This record gives sequence, structure tokens and C-alpha cells, in this order.
Amino acid sequence: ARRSANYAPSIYSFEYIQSLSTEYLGEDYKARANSLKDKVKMMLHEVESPLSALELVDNLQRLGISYHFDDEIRSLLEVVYDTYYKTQDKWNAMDLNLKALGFRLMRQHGFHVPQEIFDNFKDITENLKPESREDVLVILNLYEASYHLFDNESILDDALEFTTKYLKENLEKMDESISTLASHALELPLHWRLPRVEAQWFIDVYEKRSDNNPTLLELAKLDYNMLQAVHIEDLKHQSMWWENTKWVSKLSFIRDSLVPSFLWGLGFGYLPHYSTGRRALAKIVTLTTAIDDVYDIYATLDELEKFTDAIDRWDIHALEGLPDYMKICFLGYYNTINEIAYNTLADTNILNLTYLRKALADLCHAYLVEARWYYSGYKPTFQEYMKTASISVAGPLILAHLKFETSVHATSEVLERMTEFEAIDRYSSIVLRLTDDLGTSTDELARGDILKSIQCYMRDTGSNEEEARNHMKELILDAWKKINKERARADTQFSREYVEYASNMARTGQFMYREGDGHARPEINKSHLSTLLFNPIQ
Ligand code: F3P
Ligand code: MN
Ligand code: MN
Ligand code: MN
Ligand code: MN
Repeated sequence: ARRSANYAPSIYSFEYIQSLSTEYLGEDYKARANSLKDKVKMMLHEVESPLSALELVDNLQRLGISYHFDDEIRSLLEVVYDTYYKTQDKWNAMDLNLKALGFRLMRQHGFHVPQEIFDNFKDITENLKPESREDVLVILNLYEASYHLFDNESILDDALEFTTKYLKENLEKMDESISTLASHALELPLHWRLPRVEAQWFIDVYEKRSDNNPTLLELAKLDYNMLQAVHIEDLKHQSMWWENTKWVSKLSFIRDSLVPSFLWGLGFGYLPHYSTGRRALAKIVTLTTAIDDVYDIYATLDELEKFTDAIDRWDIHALEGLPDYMKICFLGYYNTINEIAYNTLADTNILNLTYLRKALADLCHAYLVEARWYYSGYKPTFQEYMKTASISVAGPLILAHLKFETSVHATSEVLERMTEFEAIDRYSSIVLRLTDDLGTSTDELARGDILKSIQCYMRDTGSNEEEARNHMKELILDAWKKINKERARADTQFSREYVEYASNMARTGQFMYREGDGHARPEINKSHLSTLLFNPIQ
């Protein structure tokens, strides 16, 4: 008898999604947004101190509207960098708060600032008082800065440890307005958060501030709702496509992951010009989720060998040897991937099908290895598991696609830089796998599955589940240190955009699985989904 996961039907019906509408596509809104943008540009030209410049940039970023001012922000940061952060004699004179805020923004934007800027930070932090709002802000800024650390940056390691402990231990003593910020930061640092979800949260926080800037606030809300209108169009397109594949009715055992898969697409990139990429990636995630269920749950090992071989050959004739339900899987996948490759070819003149096929074949081979482990009862070591599982989590497949979905049509650059991106691809896939296992392995083992990272590590070391989970969290931090290094290396418009997408993949994993299997059970993220996709901000 075949297994089944008994997934619940989607909580978002086809009819519901098609009925969504929004007024925010209208011209009036566009005109209003443009006049607000002009005002913000003036503000960016008129800043008077480095602190006010950096705070303005930070607010624009957190409010989710900095993308309108990329050029202005870059020039402003260049000036601030040259004047204050470039050399030691310049930064010596700054206070710790300014150092910390600037360090984070500079590293975010690829400027070189060494960790030594925080030499002896404890001389200052020792005397800070949790009862003082200003003092806690210093700690918070240092905390957020420290997450931009590279491997072997021990000062930043110390700063991360110190500030985390400080915030945790002093939450009770803080004023409520600031303890909200502190617990939010402790839950996940800004650097690991999904920009769109963060914007939604921060707009609310910013609105409650007595010293907020009404222009920024109005633009943030308006822009949020205008972007949401673009996302709704994407989602409706997506749902029409998914309905037409008929997978939900033909393949009774799969998850209908349309909406959470769209959220992955949105997580990789939320900007309007990224619609094509968002749609392509959301399709890949929707189909791949179903194929993962074929391998994990439904198919026999013999069927899986045949399916993997068909994917390898990418030959329409391979269809004939497959059982009926797998013909649907194979041809559905085949058509979608070929169409995506066609669009890239027509749009950019790059033929990437060989590359996309290879990523898909690697994924299916990793799935097959895991299926063999399952049927033979084999228990891999943690290291052996990770070798396969950092591929089976679909990170490399997603990243293969993302490289061709950047806004700059970097025709030859993509192909030339493939090997350069191997490190960021590997480490963002590791974050994805470990977050997935932290969130999904409990359900998976209950339903019958191979041992996942946590359990392999427990077997290897004799540790208990909590220790193993904490170890995985440390490995996530280690992987981010490597990601940060690769981010700092990105030196062209194309590579900067790409490393952002790869970082966003890790961030989406951290968001999706933070409270369990948010991908298989979208009700976990219901309230976020509703503000992201279904209801404008008031
Ligand atoms: C990680 C997976 C899925 C979710 C789909 C998300 C994507 C493709 C980014 C299928 F690939 O989750 P699941 O937890 O079932 O994967 P696993 O590899 O653990 O079976
Ligand atoms: Mn699975
Ligand atoms: Mn699987
Ligand atoms: Mn294009
Ligand atoms: Mn999983």
C-alpha cells in the first residue's frame, strides 16, 4: 500500500484568489507617490549630520521604500564613508552608536569597514543602563551590526554574544516602546529577516513613534499597497496556471502549495520589475513541492528510478515507460521548465536549458538517494546526510533559476561567474536545509521519513534533541558568516543583485519555518499572508 501524508486542502481556493482586487493600480496613487518621492529626495540632499543621514537611510530601508532612492543613497553613503568610516583616525572620534549604525549600513552596501572599529566596545557598553532608551538603542545597533560578521571576526563574535545576553537579561527593565524592538530583534536579527515582512511590521512601529516623519510614513504605506497590487496580479496569474495543470485533482497525494510557494517567490524578490522571476520561481517551487511528495511519500522505489532516469534524459519519449500519474508529473515539469528557458532565451539571448536541466537532475538524484535510504532503513552520519540534503532542499535548483532572473541582463557575466557563486550557493542552501529540518522534521518522522539533520547529529554525538537543535542554530550562524563574506565580494550591479536573492532564499527559509512547517501548513503564517497579499495597510 502506498503512503499518504493526508495533507489538508489549501485554505485559499481558486475562486477566492481570482476574486481578489485592489484599487492601488490607479494613476492617482502613482502621481501621489511620485510627489512624495520628490520630497524624500530633497530630504536626502539636505541631511545635516552623519547620524541623521544614516538614520534616514535605515528608516527608508526598514519601511521598504529605499529601492526608489538607490542612487541617492549610494552617493550619500559614499560621502559618509569617506568622511567617517574609511580610516581609523576618522572612526576613532565617533560614538559607539554612530559606529554601529554606520558599520551595518556600510557592510550592507558593500563598503569595507573592519571589525576593529569595535575594539574595546566593552569600555562603553559596561556603563550602559537598560532603563535608558538611548543606551538600549546603542546595544541594539551593535547587536544588528554584529550579524554582518565574517568567519574569524572575534570582536564581532564577542559583540554578538554580549549584546544578545544583555538584551535577553534586561528585557524587563526596559521601557515598553524599546522592549518591543528588543524582543523583535532577539527573535531574528534584521539581517536575517524578510524585507517585505519587516516593512509590514516596521510601518506599524514607525507610525506609533511621536517623532515620525509624515512624508516617509505616507509613502511607505502607499508604496506597500501599490506593490501589493502587483503581487496580487502575479498571484492571480499563478493560480490560473496552477488550475490549468490540474495537478491537485490528478495527484491526490500532493500538497496544494500554491500560496506558500508564491510566498517563496515573493521572498526571493518583491520589487515590481522582478515579476517575471517571481512568477517563474513560484512555479518551480509549486511543482517541486509536489515532486518532493512523489519521492518522499507516494511512489515505489522502482517508479522513482524510472522517473529520475526520465529527468536525466529530458526526452519526451521517456514518458512512455512511466505510470500514468508520473506522466503528468514529468510532462508538467518538462513544459514549465522548457517555457522558462524559452522566455530567458527570447528575452536575453542566453540558452540556459542545459544548466537548468542539470540542476533539476541533481535534485532528483538527491531525492533518489534519500528514497533508497528510506527503503533500506539506512541511517547516514550528519556529514553524509548534509552532502545530499543541501541539494535535496532545492536550494541549488532555485539558485540556478535566480541567476537568470536579475534585472540587469548580464548576458555573459552570468555564465562567467558561475564558479564564483559556488560558495554563496552552498551556504545559503545549508541555511535553507537546516531551517527546513528545524521546522519540518517532527512531522516528517511521525509520517515516516529518513532521519534529518537533527536526528543524524543526535545519533553521531549522543546529544539530546534540544542540544542538537541548538547546534543546528550555530551552524546557521556559521553559514551566514560565509554568506556575508561572499556578499562583501560582490562588486557589480549583477552580482550585488544576485547575492541579495541568494540571501533572501536563506531569509525566506528562516521566515517560513520559524514556527513549524509553514510551507505545508500555511495557516501558521495566516496573519502575515493576509497583510502581505490580501489586505492593504490602512
Ligand atoms: C524544502 C522542500 C520542501 C518545501 C518546498 C520548498 C522549496 C522548494 C524551497 C519540499 F523542498 O519541503 P520538505 O520539508 O518536504 O522537503 P524535504 O527535503 O525535507 O522532504
Ligand atoms: Mn518532503
Ligand atoms: Mn524530500
Ligand atoms: Mn527581462
Ligand atoms: Mn523537510
